[in-house]
Amino acid sequence: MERAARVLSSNAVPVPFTGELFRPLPDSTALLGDPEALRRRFREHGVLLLRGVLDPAAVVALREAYLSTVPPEMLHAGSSPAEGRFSGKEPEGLPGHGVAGHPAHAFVRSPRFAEFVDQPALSKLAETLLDGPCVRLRRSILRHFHRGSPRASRAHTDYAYMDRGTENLLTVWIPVGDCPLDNGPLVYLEDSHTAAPEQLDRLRERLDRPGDRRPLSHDLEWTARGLGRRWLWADYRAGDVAVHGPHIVHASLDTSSERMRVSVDIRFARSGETVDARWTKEWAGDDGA
Ligand SMILES: O=C(O)CCC(=O)C(=O)O
Repeated sequence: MERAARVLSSNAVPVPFTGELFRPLPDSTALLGDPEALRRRFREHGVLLLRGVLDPAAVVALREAYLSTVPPEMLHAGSSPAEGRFSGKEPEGLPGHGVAGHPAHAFVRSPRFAEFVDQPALSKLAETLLDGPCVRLRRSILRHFHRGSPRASRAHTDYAYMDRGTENLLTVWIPVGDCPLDNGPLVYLEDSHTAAPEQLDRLRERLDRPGDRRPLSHDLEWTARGLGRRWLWADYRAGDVAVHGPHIVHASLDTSSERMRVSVDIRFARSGETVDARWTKEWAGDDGA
């Protein structure tokens, strides 16, 4: 008897975890010692999975530091902030994620966060991939999803959100703690950085935010079939990063596990290039950028 495929979801829309729709994101860690080969892979694939780039203990310490600032009733009884299991309770009166008054708003403005995002391992990686001196854009985002979260990140390209400046930039996506499939990791649509704008535009026919021209679709099966490409997935571990260019389509899966999903995304641009001004100040959940 055939076994039914596992079904994942994004934005509460089911997406079967089949070989037709998903394939593993290639691991590029072995190329870290060969900058030319790493740059070539980045150009060709538009995304790199790099394992163990950061100290796992430092990543878990950041998770602990952030989750120690959220209302304690969000944590399951007996769960430590580092573990970060969700209790199922949404604290009453908490401002929206990242809005002033929400712990993530204060956290991204703290010296603790600055120390993490400014660690040399990250700027060195950006300088290797962009092949020269780089600046970190100040708008670095801390995301926090749990299995009660009403939405995940819709399919989009970063450039749709930062198209008033250079394209000579990259994003480092950092899961803050292990992030296996049921924790809601980022997934990338293979080779979608080469898709024509008209092909991407057609995906917007199925979008739950019709007034917003930046996202592509909230439906990952529709997106994969529309472009005839598969979603690249990975079971991320603390210390791993994914680096992506501004034109690859990506999205996140829903968090179905008890552990909350915390991540940070950081952007770097080549020094001296014009950067979209919306990305030059600290992130806030309601900054509209
Ligand atoms: O973490 C997420 O769900 C979204 C992150 C993202 O889109 C990015 O890093 O560009």
